[in-house]
Amino acid sequence: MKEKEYTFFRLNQDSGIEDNEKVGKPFKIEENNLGTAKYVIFSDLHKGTGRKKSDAFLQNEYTYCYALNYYLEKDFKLILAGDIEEGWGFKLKNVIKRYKNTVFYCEKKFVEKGIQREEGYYFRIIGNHDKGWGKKRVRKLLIPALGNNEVKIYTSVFIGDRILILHGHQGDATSDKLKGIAKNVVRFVTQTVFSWFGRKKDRAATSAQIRKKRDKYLYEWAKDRKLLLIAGHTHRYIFKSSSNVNITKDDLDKFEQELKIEKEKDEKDSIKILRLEEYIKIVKEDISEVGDIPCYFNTGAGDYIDGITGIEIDNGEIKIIKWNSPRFNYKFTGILPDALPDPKRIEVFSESIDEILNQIPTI
Ligand SMILES: [Mn+2]
Repeated sequence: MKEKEYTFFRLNQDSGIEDNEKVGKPFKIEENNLGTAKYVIFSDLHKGTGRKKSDAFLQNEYTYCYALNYYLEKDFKLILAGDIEEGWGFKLKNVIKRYKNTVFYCEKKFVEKGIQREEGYYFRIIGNHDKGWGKKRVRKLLIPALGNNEVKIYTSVFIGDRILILHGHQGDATSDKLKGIAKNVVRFVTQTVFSWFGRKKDRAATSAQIRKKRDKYLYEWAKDRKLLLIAGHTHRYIFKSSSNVNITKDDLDKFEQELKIEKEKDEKDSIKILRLEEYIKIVKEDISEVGDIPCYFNTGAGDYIDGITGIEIDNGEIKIIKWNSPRFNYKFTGILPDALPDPKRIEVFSESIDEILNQIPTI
């Protein structure tokens, strides 16, 4: 089977179209009113064991806890869309041990709120790096860390009929099939080699080519299925099937216009031309116009050096948000210090979900 077909097959499996006992099940949240619903979706936190050089999440620990408290207070439901723990690099047992009193303590509050309100406030979706969360380990490690409350891991989560959330590794050649031996190699490399040379990165996160291919497949599948799809895995946020990393397409048009004008001048500024050309090239590589239909969104990641990105569904709007981590030296003591600078929440993009859904054809 070719990669694209295999990706579609795996996406169908994990969203429940094709039956597969082994990979678990999707979950559907009955959501009757998107106009008042509140969800926050994070993915790719890659929590490690707290070593500065090999744990890519560590510098965002405080920011993540701060954000979780913000969302809990504002009555958001939390959806964790895969690669939440870095299970290839570390033993899940040790990740839990390191973050039990901080991150898991904050996540636990969503589980407890769900029990109180008798509706789900905490949803977990499997990724490739936290695939180790089989039923046994969930029971032995995750459930105790979340206050001994029942927690399930899903292959995907539907919000109503038209919004689907999954991790996005489905069908990715190496990420989706990594077996025992390869996992041990990754673990060795993460804990030794990367501790010497710096942090490791996900394959899908480092190669622009793989990232673009993944984005394209996920987009095409969502379009086929007539869904609004929210995924993670590629570590770069996408809004309405396009990624404008730092500047918008309008900005890019402006630069291209400027370049054109400069080139037509009698006395050309050759340095300016070179700079503009170089700048446009870099920006273009980073801008990914995946397609015309606004059916594909990506959360980004939680292991950036300066913060975390995610997606909010809030009172009829869908938003890309970034939580900027303040710079400080945070040394683990087991409890969160209360006198730290506040992380900042920035709205990168925001638009009406109804308007977006109207642009996704249903026939
Ligand atoms: Mn992944």
